[in-house]
Amino acid sequence: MSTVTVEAEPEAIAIDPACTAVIVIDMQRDFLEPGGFGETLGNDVSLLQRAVGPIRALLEATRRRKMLIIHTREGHLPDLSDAPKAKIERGAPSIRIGAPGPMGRILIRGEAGHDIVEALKPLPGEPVIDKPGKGAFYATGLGSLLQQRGIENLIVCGVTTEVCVHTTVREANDRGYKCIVPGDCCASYFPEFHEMGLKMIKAQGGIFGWVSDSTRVLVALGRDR
Ligand code: C5J
Repeated sequence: MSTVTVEAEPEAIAIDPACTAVIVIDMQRDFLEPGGFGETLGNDVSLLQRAVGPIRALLEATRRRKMLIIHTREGHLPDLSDAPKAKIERGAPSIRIGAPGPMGRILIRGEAGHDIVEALKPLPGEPVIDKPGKGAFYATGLGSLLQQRGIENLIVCGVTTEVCVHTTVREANDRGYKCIVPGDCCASYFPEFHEMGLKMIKAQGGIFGWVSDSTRVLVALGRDR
């Protein structure tokens, strides 16, 4: 075992990269590009772009280290059988989930909007988890995949900080995983929710996990201790 120490708040954390997976949450066109689910809800989708560069750097470093990298996508089956009525009918979006939009049907698997953005495309062999909910463990094979691979720690990033990243971190924490969240690799349509979401993770001695950033994770992965 070769552990590295990642500087983080509330304190540094030692991890074995071989037992650590990166989970990139929902870096999809539906959330990041005009005409997708995020914009139908009235959001300024350009606010999420800031996470792309830092995630790319994180992926390059963790691919070099041959770490397990998992991508997730939020979306529903074309017949909407996995989409709760309460989710479809909620709010007053300009186009509802399942209805046609500029990038195909909104938040539907297989449509152009469901794709991961070009800059962060998964490489062959990197698992992609399709999830109907906000959390990556709910109704997916993520738990068994992590167990099979002997994973103990997760580096969780993506969008949005306070919704799918937070829900996944909470689910993972309850399942016994130590979660590191590099803050600059996450983004929200609401900068204040992003800030508060990160504070909530690291408060109370790290109630849900550890908060770091891409620079500190990369520094740690560049050296063994
Ligand atoms: C949302 C997500 N915000 N990926 N999904 O609905 O955070």
